[in-house]
Parts: sequence; C-alpha cells; structure tokens
Amino acid sequence: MSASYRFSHALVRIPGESIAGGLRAEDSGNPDPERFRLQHKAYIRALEKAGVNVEVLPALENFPDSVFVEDSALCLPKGAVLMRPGAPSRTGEATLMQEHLEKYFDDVRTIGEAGFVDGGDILVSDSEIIIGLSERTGQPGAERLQACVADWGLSVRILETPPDVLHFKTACGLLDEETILATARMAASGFFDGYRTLVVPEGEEAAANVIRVNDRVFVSAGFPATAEMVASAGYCVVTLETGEAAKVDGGLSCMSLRFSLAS
Ligand code: CIR
Repeated sequence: MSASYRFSHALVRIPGESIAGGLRAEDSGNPDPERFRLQHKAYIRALEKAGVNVEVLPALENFPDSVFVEDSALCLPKGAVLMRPGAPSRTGEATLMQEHLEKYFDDVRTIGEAGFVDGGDILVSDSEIIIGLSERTGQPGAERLQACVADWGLSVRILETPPDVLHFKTACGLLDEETILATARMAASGFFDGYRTLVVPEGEEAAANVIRVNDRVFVSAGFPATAEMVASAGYCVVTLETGEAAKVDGGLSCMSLRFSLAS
C-alpha cells in the first residue's frame, strides 16, 4: 500500500471546553464541547477500525484550537517537522507537540522562527509535497519547510491556495497515489496536472477535506453526493459527523497527525 495513506499510528487531542471560542472566519454559533467530544470519539474509533494505533493527548484549554493537531506538524516516513502555525493564538501548539513526536521519530526538525506554516496547507502524495501559501502559511515558512525535507526524497511544490480558502486541504484531499478529490476551483487550477481528479459535486464543496486511511476514505457526513461519488469510484467510504469541527472551520484531516512506523 502506498506510503502516502498507509498509517500505523496517529496522534489526536481531545477538544477542550475552550473549543467554544475557537477561531472561525464566519460565525455560525459556537461548537458545543460535549458534542464535539462525541464526534471526536467516533473519529478515533474509525481510525482504530482502519487499523491505526491512536494516541489520545489531553485537552489544552489554553489553546482553543489545539484539537486540530494537523496544523502543528508534518509527519513523513523519514521523520517529522514541527510547524509554526500562523494564527497568533495557535503558534505555541507546535512546541507542545515536540515531546510526543520524539517518542515516535528519531529525526524531528522544525520551522522554528523562520516563518509560518500550518500543516493544513500541506498535501503529501507518494512523489511530492505540495505547500499552499495562505493567510497562515507564508513564503519564508514554506521555503524553510522545503529545506527541512530536502534530503527525505520528496520534491516540494509551493503554490497559492485560492483566496477565501483557509487551508490548501480545506479544498482537496488525497484518495490514492494518483487521485485527488478537489473542489471544481482547485481541480481547474492546474495544481493537480498529472493526477486524476474527482470533482466534489456543486454545493458540497465543504466535503473536499477527505482523508484516505489505509483501505478507507473518511468523508464528512451530510454530503451524500460526494460520498456516493467516492464510493462509486471504488473506495471504501466511512462517513463521520464533523458538524462541531465545521463551526470552527475544521474538518477530517485537521484532527489527526497520521504516520507509519513500518518501513
Ligand atoms: C483555525 O482557524 O486554525 C481552526 N479553527 C481550524 C483549523 C483547521 N485545520 C485544518 O484545516 N488543518
């Protein structure tokens, strides 16, 4: 199975009470922490059912958005890189992830103070790492990340995330080594030339943030046309409720750091 979606381990963090005050571009009401924790529990169970060993980290009340662990690091077969999240309230989350990553990885590198990168702006396939510049991820941070991974065998492409999209992966997700699910705008951008793209049906753009985990594809519940399309393309679809995360602009990829320790 391809290295870009074969995962033996994942780190997740329980959402705290403070998630009610999480960052969001538009207010559609605060997430309910209790309901979020139930949805998060189902997400953990789905990872486990997909064959992943999940380490569950405790809530960090001082960091309202810390449930979105993906933004704090990038995990690759040869090592991990600590990000530097671009939102001021989130910058400290990466440092707190360091000790956890060091349990699994001998080689942990860091963006340090060279710039800002959110993990949500990074899409990894078997052959390359795509970094989307965004409100959170700037050119100096992206270049620092490029330097950090230079000897790990994956090429790096730095692109512009379309405006009004929080993170690059808000609008796309890897389905397999040659296939990407993307919104129509991302699919038309030319970013994914050389890949096969499946386009998210109109009106379901928020469903683009899927994750491939071993033999399954996790799709947010409430997007039946997307789930049907992905299933019809031959993937084993698991639907998961992400309504509370969505109130603070989070989705499926954001809630775990996935990696494989098997070579
Ligand atoms: C934030 O604005 O940082 C959080 N409320 C949502 C982060 C979502 N993370 C992701 O897409 N990787």
